Amino acid sequence: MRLSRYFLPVLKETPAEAQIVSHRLMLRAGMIRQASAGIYSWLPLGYRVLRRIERIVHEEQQRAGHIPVLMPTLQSADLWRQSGRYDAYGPEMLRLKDRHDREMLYGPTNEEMITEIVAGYVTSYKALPLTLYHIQWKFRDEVRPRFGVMRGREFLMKDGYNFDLTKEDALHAYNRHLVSYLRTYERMGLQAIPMRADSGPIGGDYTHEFLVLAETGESEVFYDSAITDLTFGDRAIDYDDHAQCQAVLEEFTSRYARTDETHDAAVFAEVPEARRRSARGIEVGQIFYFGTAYSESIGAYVQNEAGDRVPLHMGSHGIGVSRLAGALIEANHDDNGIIWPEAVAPFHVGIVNLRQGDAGTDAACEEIYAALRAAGLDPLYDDRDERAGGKFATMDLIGLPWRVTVGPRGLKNGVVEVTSRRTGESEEMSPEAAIARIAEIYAPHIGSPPLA
Ligand code: P5A
Repeated sequence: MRLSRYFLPVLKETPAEAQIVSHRLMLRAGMIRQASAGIYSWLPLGYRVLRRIERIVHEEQQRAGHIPVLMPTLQSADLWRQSGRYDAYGPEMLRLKDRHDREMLYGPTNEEMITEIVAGYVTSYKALPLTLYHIQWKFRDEVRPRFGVMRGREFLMKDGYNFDLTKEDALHAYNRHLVSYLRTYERMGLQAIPMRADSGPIGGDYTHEFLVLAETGESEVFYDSAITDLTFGDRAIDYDDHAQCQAVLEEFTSRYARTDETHDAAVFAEVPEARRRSARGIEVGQIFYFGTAYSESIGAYVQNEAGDRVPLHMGSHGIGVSRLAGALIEANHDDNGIIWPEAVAPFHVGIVNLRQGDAGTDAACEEIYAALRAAGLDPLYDDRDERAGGKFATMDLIGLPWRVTVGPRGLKNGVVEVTSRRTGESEEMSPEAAIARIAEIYAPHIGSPPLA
């Protein structure tokens, strides 16, 4: 993309309404624009990040064997009356009527709808196990929408639902989700710690939230610091292997880690004092096992091997896709702006032309731009007729992990400069070497497997 033809409305001033750094930077970097309280338009740069996040979520869900679908945002109130949640959900649910006076709602979650779909088709245990998921907008009329996309009213969620014959199988689905979530967040360069939590309006009593530690987080958390040493890494996992998934769950949940709703001071006191931490965190996901509550109320039953009609065991599992854009910035920024991890960077590399209009410099930039694109990368070429200082400030603000700076003086010696946004370190090298270096850095991040 050429910046001269792009739509990147960066702001010079720090917006007064934004209280936390991710919200400020998303507005300043031209990623989002508020439409009304807690409702945002995603401008081109923000939309790119959102899609990178979505892509990772899709890949990891499908790696775990989960199948994508897409359900609507608007739902019928009748379905929610069947589960008893229409009244129970309270004022957080946005209720509306169509022209025939039929009661509808903008879905805050989809347990009822997906259960109704499965109930309509699945009649035998032979169709199980089954996990369906989608990435779709939700609406929750939060009392206090704030912090930009972190606590929105309209927000993008990945929500998945498992359908199993037995409790044991459903608990395996729970474990499988836990493992896939660990991989998902780590791929984005985030450490998200599973913590015992409260199930709220989703129900059930078996649930974990995934929290990214951050001072600006809305949740108060208590944990054994030993848990922060755990990483999932690139270990091979067989998602059908019950014992393997259970072992990962045990490894990641055996240390004390709880949100304030489930915090137990007496149990916490058993953690060695030097490792006891209380902090704040951003909830970027939550998994639930709730048994047969929805399948019984909506009517999702199958015949088991013995020919008995039994209700399905279910759980639901959510990732805050739009919230993650904010959480990633909370975890990756400095005074000059955002520092995207390579995996979610809106563009892989910025090209800064220090002397726009100089034939040699323009030609070198064009060549680098074309070569990077030919290598499957997405460069952002700042080809505007602007001062170098302004171009650097924009690149720093929008946080592309790598910058290639091209100027007449360097070109005279056959070199350009490659700069890391994270370390600020620069290295001079030939344009060919710069292209090879950037391509090598991104090799693990491009060329995705086919999706289901
Ligand atoms: C699990 C999937 C559920 O709704 N039903 C379907 C279950 N869980 S949840 O914890 O309530 O939400 C899942 C994740 O969505 C994000 N989230 C939000 N993001 C931005 N703004 C909001 N107002 C908001 N509410 C929830 C969180 O990341 C949460 O973990």
